[in-house]
Amino acid sequence: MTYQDRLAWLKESHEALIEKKNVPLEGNGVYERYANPVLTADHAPLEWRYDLHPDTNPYLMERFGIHAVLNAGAIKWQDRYVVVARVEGADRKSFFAVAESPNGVDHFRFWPRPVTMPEYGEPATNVYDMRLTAHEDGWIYGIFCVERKDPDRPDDLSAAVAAAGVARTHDLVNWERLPDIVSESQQRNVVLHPEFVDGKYALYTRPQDGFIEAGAGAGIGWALVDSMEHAVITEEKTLNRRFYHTIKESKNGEGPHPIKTPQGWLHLAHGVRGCASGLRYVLYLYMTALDDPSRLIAEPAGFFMAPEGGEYVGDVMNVLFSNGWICDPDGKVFIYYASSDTRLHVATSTVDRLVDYCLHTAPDGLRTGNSVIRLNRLIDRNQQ
Ligand code: BGC
Ligand code: BMA
Repeated sequence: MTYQDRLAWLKESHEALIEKKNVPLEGNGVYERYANPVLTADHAPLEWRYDLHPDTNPYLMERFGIHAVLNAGAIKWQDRYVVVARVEGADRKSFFAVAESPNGVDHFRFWPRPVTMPEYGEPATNVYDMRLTAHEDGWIYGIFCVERKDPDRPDDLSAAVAAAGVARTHDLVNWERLPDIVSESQQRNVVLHPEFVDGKYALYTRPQDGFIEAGAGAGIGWALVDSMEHAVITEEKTLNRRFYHTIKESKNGEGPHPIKTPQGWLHLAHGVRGCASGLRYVLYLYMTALDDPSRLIAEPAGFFMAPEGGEYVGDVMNVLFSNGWICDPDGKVFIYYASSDTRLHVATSTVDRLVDYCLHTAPDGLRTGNSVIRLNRLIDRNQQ
């Protein structure tokens, strides 16, 4: 192909991908998956990937490889469905980029430039998994993982330290970086609750012993801090525990901030277990009390969503991860989840259905015998 033919082909296929209509697929009644992912590496603008000058790029080759678009924070903003995605280059560095859609399920288009996130302290080696919170204080906060090489183990090239970075914005373009959250333990999945609690900012935390291992960290934690300008976690209470032989035996972490419903706060989280093929990441739901978001009131057994079909395959296999959802005023919920650290999908449901799922699915009995009792009860009922 000539340069001009190739350029025309690139533009046409890119536009066709973005314009492609998405359709829901009938499923288990709790949510609907969609036929196509909403964002992939191929959705990245051509201006990001190619030098579009024939004199300096006569073969019209990619000059900046984009490898994956995954784990996105999400927010309804000026009537548009907006995500702040983790975009990962071929060089394994990820950065944030905003994309928007008019309807939440297709036509997602990246804004012209990625987010330029100001540094705080030692410049980050990597940043990822932003949780967005439009807080009642008037700011939109982004809390994300900041990864740096572990200075105490210079000889171990994979030794890293994870901290929670904080930034705030009014327009998703200009970000004011605040100090990383101070905590005794390493923190990766920190999420800001949208409302003040006892006059303080409330954080969902995930204390962990090391960079990978949750270790003695019992699960998703809860901490109140006086200010986000200098957030210091002093006391953490465990809000959602991990248990032996469950989908969250090894690790768990809060997804996006919970949705407020008349029956309680509705939470989306990820659970991790180890198996012969490595770590398996699935999504689960739970609810906490309206008058105390740190008090668990319901948790259905097992996973809400796990990888299916092509979702299993990607950069890091067997992973579903979500750090963004949007709840419309009419109760429709758009769940943005990534599969295998490679692409972003949407699933839709409603607040009523998700609450019904939480309140009417039995909790984990933690033993096979209890699962059989529960199953027989359902069969008995269906035979009446
Ligand atoms: C990766 C993350 C991953 C973490 C723990 C990081 O280096 O970028 O995607 O969650 O390690 O495995
Ligand atoms: C991490 C997360 C995600 C990622 C997952 C699977 O712990 O923070 O970034 O999707 O592992 O690799």
